[in-house]
Amino acid sequence: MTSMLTPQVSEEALATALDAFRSALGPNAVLAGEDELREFRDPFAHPTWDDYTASAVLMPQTVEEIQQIVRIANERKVPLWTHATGMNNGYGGPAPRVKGSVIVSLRRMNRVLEINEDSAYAVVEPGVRWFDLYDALQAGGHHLMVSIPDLGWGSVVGNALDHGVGYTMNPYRDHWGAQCGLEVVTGDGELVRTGMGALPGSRTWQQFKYGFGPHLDGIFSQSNFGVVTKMGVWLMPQPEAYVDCTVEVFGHDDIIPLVDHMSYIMNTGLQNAGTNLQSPIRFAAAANPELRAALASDDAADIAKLNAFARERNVPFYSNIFKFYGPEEVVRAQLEYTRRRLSSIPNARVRDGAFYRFPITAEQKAMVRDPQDLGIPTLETFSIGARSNFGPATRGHLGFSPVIPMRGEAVIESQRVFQRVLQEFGTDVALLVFPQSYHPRTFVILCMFYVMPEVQSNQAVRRTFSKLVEVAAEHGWGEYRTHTAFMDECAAAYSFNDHALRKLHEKIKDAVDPNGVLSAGRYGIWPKHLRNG
Ligand code: EUG
Repeated sequence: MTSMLTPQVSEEALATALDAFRSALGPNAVLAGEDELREFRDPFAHPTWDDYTASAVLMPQTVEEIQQIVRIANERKVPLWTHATGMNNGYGGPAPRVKGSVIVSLRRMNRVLEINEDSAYAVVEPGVRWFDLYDALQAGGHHLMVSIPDLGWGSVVGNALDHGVGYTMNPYRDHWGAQCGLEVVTGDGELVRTGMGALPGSRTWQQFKYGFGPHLDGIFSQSNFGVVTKMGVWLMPQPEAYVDCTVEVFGHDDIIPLVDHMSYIMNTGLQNAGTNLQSPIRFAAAANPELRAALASDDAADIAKLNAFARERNVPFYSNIFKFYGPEEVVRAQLEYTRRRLSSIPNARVRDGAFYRFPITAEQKAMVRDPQDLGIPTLETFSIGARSNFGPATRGHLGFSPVIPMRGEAVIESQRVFQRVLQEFGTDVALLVFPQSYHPRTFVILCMFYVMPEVQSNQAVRRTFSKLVEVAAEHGWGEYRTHTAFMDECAAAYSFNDHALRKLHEKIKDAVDPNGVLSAGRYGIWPKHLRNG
């Protein structure tokens, strides 16, 4: 059997470290059997690949146990890789960047420590899933709503730290934006509280983000400087009502005024206007070889072809759902205003959508079309592949997610540019493309690649992915997060002034984790002993 270990650690050193971990945590908290390790692989990587495999998994339950793990790792120079629930499959799941790392799985640190109804926040440990926080809010009879992402089995803390996103109105749906106050064990084993949490007996740890002095919370997101053990999360007070409508436009260029209106409605605080933008015509056109080529073209005749296709089939070129949360008379007025505003786009169609009064009934809950809009966690995203018309049954998906300006022109340009790459690399790569405004002023273009079980197509997807990263950077677009296997390439694009930002990350890394034991390579940040050059 080939060794699973990184070159830095011998089998012997690992064995003695595991003994130390066993005596610190108890034998049930240390998994090292082949069967036990299988579920900690990247679920969509090919099963014959042994990159990104761990040599053991630790399952601590307390902050003190995490401090002991970090102390032992420092003494014995064992590489750790931390995950919260490790269930974000399209971005690599629980698997470590460095082969042979010991995973610190925080799944058993799953307590909801506080729910504060009056100030509308919760304090959670990193193993708390949306399912758990939702259940805790229901069980306590709280009138608070949590912003959930697509995968309800994910971690509230892990997702925020990865800059993950949800679907209700902002500030809540930008999950890092809704974070307030951290407790962290840094790489040198120190226990730190950020913001107001540094003030003993603080009354505003989860209410005031900035504390006093430099605002450091951000350095613990998308990084490897510490293990976050507690986080405050702002929750939306349950609104009286929810209403939405779908706006459909039929011309190729109608995305320009549509996005103008979306921006205005969002940035004036009128409401959430941005997380359901789709191009239904692209689904239809992508299935048709001739029109597929037109999607990559800026030729007027090709655009006219697409416009004719959209008109003939009565399929919208773009559609967006506008969602409103608040008192019934207010959301109805917002809806009416939106309808009037959108009527300036010729032939725009506005369809009435859902209406709910909170709390919703069990019967409504069972029937709801888009549970994420109401803060109900599910795993329904996994059925997108099954529902789509993109060919063969698929095994997994891989997320490519560049950030572009929130402008219709930018949507048109980016879709063309990415479509050209896809065409160049062959058509066995199916792709879903959604420009989503989880954040004000930008879209994240969510591209979900289907990853097939065959090695060849699996590798083809990965090659296409690398090319997309490169082409995106040439156009001034960078990724907002990425799969573990692509962190180096995505980070390398952020290269201003000879990679000055990466060098700053490295200076911080060396200061707070001098032995480089925590999550080497996460988001392209490497400890000194593993850096090239
Ligand atoms: C989704 C997918 C992502 C992401 C955020 C949300 C949801 C898809 C591909 O990555 O970053 C339905």
